[in-house]
Amino acid sequence: LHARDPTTESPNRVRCYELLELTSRSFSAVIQELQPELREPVMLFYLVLRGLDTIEDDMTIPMEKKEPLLREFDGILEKKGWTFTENGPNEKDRQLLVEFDVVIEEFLAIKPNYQEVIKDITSKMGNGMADYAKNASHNINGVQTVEDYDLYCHYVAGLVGEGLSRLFGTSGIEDPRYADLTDLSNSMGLFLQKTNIIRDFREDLDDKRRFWPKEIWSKYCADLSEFADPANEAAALNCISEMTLDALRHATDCLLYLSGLRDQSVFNFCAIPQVMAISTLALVFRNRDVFHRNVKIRKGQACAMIMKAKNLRSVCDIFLDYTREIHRKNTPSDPNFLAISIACGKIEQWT
Ligand code: PS7
Ligand code: MN
Ligand code: MN
Ligand code: MN
Ligand code: MN
Ligand code: MN
Repeated sequence: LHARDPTTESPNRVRCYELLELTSRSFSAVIQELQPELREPVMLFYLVLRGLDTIEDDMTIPMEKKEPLLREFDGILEKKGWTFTENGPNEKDRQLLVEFDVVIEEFLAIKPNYQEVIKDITSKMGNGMADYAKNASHNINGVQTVEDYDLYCHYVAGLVGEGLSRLFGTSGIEDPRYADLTDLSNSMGLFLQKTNIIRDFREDLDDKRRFWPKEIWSKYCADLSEFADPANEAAALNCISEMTLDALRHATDCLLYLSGLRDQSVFNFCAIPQVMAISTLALVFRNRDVFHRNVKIRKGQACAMIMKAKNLRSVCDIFLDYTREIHRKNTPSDPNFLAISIACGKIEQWT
């Protein structure tokens, strides 16, 4: 769409794009196709938040060290030369923090109003992550209410949506009113994050991280770890249904958000993760594999969707297909049967 020309870029900038390719399977391609005006700030926004998330996810960093790092991460963006080499050797995105001085250098070279947005979101996200990481270290059950769950997802993903919308709106590439579209932007992030949390159940449990809210799972088990036992499969599947139902609340907001975009490269950037999310949601819905291994949509299926998701009409068609798949897998023995049927019907009507 808007190809980069690495031969005209500084060595630092080239290295940033290499780090982007190292750390993201899906975001790298869509970011590189953005218009130049948005490409650099969005790429740096991604690398900054990926660095922050690498610290959040690293369970080898003791809390006394993790908490201040998360809370002060926005300040690090102004510390030229800062690097972090003490994160766990197994952490897959370790190299990014080892070379973080390169990211800082590039960050300080973008327009000040873009820097301001990125710093503001980083500060809010880092403090939110710190609150939850600290709570998790005291409270074995992790996230308690659905309200807590929405707040955690707001910190780690809704804020990304808000920040991106502010970048889109102030760049002049999208309607300036996008900068203030906080609710719909939040929904865009929550839909992605909640799908991620449902899918990553087993990986997160093995890391001793519990994001499924107790308010939901306590209707189906006495302890979240019971779901890993095949003897509890029926209850576990009903719980996935309620988690899916909760995520589906955000689907029509996402479509409404996409309906107001005018730039093709921004549309692709925003729509592709959303169609991946709805297809993942259809895959995990009442899928027993979620409790035992990593489930992932097939590569060919993902490619076909990415090719198709170029306009609102085809994105709605994709949402309709996967909503119908959920509707088909819905079963009367599930206590969420009626509510799921209504939620699917609402999306089917909208599309
Ligand atoms: C700036 C493009 C497009 C309006 C690194 C894209 C982790 C799902 O939970 O590691 O650790 O397992 O698999 C991306 C809204 C955020 C939300 C968030 C920054 C869409 C750090 C993506 C992405 C807003 C916090 C997956 C939220 O990471 O998750 C840029 C509009 C990063 C978006 C995290 C999660 C991303 C995520 P986990 P992952
Ligand atoms: Mn992560
Ligand atoms: Mn994380
Ligand atoms: Mn701070
Ligand atoms: Mn995850
Ligand atoms: Mn992950």
